[in-house]
Amino acid sequence: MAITINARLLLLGTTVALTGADRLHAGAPTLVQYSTMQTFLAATGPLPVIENFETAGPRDTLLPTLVLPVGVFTALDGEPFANVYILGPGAANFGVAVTSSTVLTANGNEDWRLDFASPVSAFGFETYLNGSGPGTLTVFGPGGAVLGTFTQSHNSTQIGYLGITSETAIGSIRFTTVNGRQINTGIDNIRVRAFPSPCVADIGVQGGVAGHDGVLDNNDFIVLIDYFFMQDARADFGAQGGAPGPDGAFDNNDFIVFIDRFFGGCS
Ligand SMILES: [Ca+2]
Ligand SMILES: [Ca+2]
Ligand SMILES: [Ca+2]
Repeated sequence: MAITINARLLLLGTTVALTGADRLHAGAPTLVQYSTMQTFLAATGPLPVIENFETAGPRDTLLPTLVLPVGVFTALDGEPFANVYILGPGAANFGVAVTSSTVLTANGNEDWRLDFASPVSAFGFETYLNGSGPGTLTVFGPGGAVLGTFTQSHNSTQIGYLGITSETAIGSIRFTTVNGRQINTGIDNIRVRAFPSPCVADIGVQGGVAGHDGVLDNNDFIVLIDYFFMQDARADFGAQGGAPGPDGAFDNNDFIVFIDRFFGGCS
């Protein structure tokens, strides 16, 4: 297992923060943490943002729970009662100078659980910290067993990234930050990959329509080409030099990486 983790570190330039228990037990679920969106998406393949909070609601309201397509947020801390809070851009009470997007935060300390609407094999989101200490992420299986605990730490004057991939199903997560009652912390732009994870190149079904059908054939290429000419982020498979991961450019690198994935098959 150590060799696998080291190989991933070298290949992807990512950080791993498995708990001691995960390292000790052979066959324990392998979770990998990514600290940039680029490295996360290089591992997962393209994933759209499924929650950016821009149209989520009710806004500017103390919410004990928040039901969204991604799942249900349950608040575990806050003032005067446990809450989450959808806050629009222009806020100056975060580690960043001023927010430029609607984010999820809380009045009082931020601490919440997200029960995913259906099990996921990967998730990622942007994080806002405040310099008071790291965030703590706990990842649970669908039955509630702890799969791993991770630390999120970055320059609080900048937006960070927290991505996790898992070989086993993830049912929920808890994210707890420090002293958010003084300076807010928050998250934004959630991406998830379903469990079981669909084959990365399996993006098309019969008739050249977007979807997963467990078969790799010309329908997947048709959908790739559609996405490519629409400049849809779901075609942004590759970056400079044919490296996996998005770069915002739509060019031959996307085809190189897609073809690699396609002929790599669905193992
Ligand atoms: Ca947003
Ligand atoms: Ca707060
Ligand atoms: Ca690209």
